[in-house]
Amino acid sequence: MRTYHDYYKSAREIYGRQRPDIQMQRDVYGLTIAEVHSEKPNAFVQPPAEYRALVASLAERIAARLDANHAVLAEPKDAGSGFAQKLSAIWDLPELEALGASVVPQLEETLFGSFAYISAVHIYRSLVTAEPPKASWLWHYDNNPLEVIKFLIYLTDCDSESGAFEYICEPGTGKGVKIASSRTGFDHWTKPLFEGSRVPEPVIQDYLQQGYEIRRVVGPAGTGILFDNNCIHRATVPKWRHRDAMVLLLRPVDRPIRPFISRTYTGSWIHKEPVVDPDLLTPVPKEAGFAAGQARSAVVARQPGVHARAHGNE
Ligand SMILES: O=C(O)CCC(=O)C(=O)O
Ligand SMILES: [Fe+2]
Repeated sequence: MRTYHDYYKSAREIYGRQRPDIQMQRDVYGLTIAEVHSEKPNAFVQPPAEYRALVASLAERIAARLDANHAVLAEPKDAGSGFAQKLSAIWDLPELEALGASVVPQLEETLFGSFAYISAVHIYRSLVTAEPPKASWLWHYDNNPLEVIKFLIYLTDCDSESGAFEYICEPGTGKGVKIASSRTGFDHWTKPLFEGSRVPEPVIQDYLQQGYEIRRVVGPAGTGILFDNNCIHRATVPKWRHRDAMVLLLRPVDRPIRPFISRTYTGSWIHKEPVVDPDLLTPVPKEAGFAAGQARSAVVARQPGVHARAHGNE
């Protein structure tokens, strides 16, 4: 079995041979957090002309399902949490393929220097709730292999009181703060540095005292956050309006993966993330209870809501 690092090295060589036109200076290791705003150019993704329309259409389709509590994942283990509604099916959304087609080839060129694979898509609504924050609503990092990148896209307009993504950033540079991953491949796959890969409050306070800042990402639907998920981050609890969002989990791959989304190789909530073996391009169900057939199109009441836990922590 190969480590993620070795796998990536070889994936870059393969891509470099196929795309000699690209002078690839960058790699994923240099990325912390890049915000993607339509009005401001960034180094990685230029939203294409049809981007706004695609996001609007996708957002509408998803909102209709979430409003009706249709195809929302019920995770009985954690009934009682009112934090999020998770959409169970991500494979029947035509706009998702189009979005992948507009974003992934750009990231292959500008970030990975290799082909990239959307290994999972997570779609969810952060609900307005008075419950104390938990799971991804607490400071955490995802403890994923270093080559795993997330692209989060807001599907609803998001101001500072409606569930904005937050991260800790370095004064001056605005760079995110990475925590060392304990899962980088078969030879290094252990428990995280901090339990549950949650970052304890005293550690956050320490950063703030040193001059680090908390930054909230706000913007209209379509605003994106491209981030190394080992940077300290969290979702915030919406105070007055829910927030719908979609997260593409991306990693290097040694061949072009087209179409970008498929039932065969794109995972979602019910699948394990990450997997130890980078050569494995098949989603692995999280636990026996969620094996084939258990990805229900359950109709669950808003209260109790659905389970929410820090993504990628299990
Ligand atoms: O929903 C958010 O703003 C944060 C999500 C998150 O923690 C993640 O995708 O790793
Ligand atoms: Fe996270």
